[in-house]
Amino acid sequence: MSDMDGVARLDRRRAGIIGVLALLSALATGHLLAGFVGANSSPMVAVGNATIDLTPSWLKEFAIRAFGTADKLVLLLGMSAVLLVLAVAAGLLSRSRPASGVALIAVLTAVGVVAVLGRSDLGQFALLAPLASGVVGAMVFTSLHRRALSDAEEGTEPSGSPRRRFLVHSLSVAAGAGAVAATGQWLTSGNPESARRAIGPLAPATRTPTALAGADFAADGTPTLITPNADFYRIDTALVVPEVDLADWRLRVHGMVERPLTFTYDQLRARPLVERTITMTCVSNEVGGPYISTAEFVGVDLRELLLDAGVDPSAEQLFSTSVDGFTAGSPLPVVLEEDRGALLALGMNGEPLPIEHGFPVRIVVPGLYGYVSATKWLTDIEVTSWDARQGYWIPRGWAREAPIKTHSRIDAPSRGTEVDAGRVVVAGTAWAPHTGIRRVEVRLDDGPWRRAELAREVGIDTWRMWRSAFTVEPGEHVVTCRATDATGHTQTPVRRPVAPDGATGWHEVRFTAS
Ligand SMILES: Nc1nc2c(c(=O)[nH]1)N[C@H]1C(S)=C(S)[C@@H](COP(=O)(O)O)O[C@H]1N2
Ligand SMILES: [Mo]
Repeated sequence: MSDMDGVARLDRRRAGIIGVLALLSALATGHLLAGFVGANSSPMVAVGNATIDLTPSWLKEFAIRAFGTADKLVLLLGMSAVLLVLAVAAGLLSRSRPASGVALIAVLTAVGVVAVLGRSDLGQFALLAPLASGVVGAMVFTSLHRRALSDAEEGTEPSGSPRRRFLVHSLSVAAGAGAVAATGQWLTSGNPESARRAIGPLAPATRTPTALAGADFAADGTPTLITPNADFYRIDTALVVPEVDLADWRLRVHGMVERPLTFTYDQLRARPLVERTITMTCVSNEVGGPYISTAEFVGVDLRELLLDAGVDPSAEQLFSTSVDGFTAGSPLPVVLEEDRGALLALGMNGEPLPIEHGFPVRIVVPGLYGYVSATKWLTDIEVTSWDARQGYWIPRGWAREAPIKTHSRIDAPSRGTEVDAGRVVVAGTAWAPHTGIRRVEVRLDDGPWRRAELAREVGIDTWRMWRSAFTVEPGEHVVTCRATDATGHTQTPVRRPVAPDGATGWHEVRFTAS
């Protein structure tokens, strides 16, 4: 096809398709290289992770609220849409000459390079992934462009129509990209799961078997006391779960200590293991929200390990770092409390830590929100001052110290459901980790507060289930609950948002009886 001044031009459709094929080839190449130099250097992953780190807190909160644990999928879909538009644009801008498209590829490559440079867990070799993406993207783009353009100039020719040739080319490039990407996927996944399975039982030396009988009212709609691993909430900044090679993994304990220590997995595992049932929750949990779970963790007593290292009495912060660069700072006096039970967890509910929950080792500190304590994929502990270091979320506007707030939640009836009028059991959970729940009260409509029946207390570090039966007339109703902890503090009705240190307010549920 030629325009009036005789310059050959591609038709729009082909130009767009060429842009998309170049994009697919580029991403596939980067993904393949990432199989050798680190999964997080794959262009989509690197840029996605950088986007997560740069996302303002309000937007991140919105994403967690709107999409829950699917927020990462939504991010990847959004990025794919943007890239697709850019790829088509690159094609359309280059209908006669490939230069503008190549320039756009160069810009995208630079974005990938910057994203990889920003990661602490990737070495310089990781730059190969975005660079190779860019080179292959540009090569595929120019070569498809040249062929399509010469077809367009020739018009018709004996050996098959140009349209057909373009189709065959496009399909083979797409198939090649698919194969390359699949190889990269195969290389980047799978190894830690087999290492994890080979670990065998992590048997605690001291075991206080948690008698679970009577500890929940699951039949009335409360959660079970122990959350199965598959249902345990998950919150982290990792687009791709870090896959730790046990043979290379080390835990360093250093900073303001007399004796810096380094542990291999086997050395850590050889220390006396303890088992503790602990409820964890996220500061981003809204009133009534789902980001709370409980597990039986097995691991090494963190206080004893720190005493072995000899902590400088003037130190203030336990600053922990994940293999993926995430950091958290916990108040050292809390971690060192004799009865706190801070743990380097190796196991969860009878198996080694699941990969999403921090394999091989994470921190768990009863009573502190996860972002200031519960570093997953742990590799470094630095004993330091508050001034020297700031955990990941602190410069993003969250509080430096964040004990878990006393809360309660109604699980049954669930919001908007219809129940039979008459006897209705309202049931839920309440928590004041490391303090304990003294009382839960429930109110139907504008009626008086009524004390709920509490399930058996397993320990002060776990949530407490409750229930209360009401006689309910047909119509619309609202139930409200509030908890009082062992210090005598009752939840405030004042509604405050999750930032900077956790939401407050009473949970209300509306339902209809008929
Ligand atoms: N490496 C790493 N550890 C992390 C996080 C993270 O983003 N990266 N998030 C923290 C937060 S905010 C919470 S609430 C808990 C959640 O732990 P879970 O996903 O096992 O429930 O992990 C903490 N540890
Ligand atoms: Mo969190």
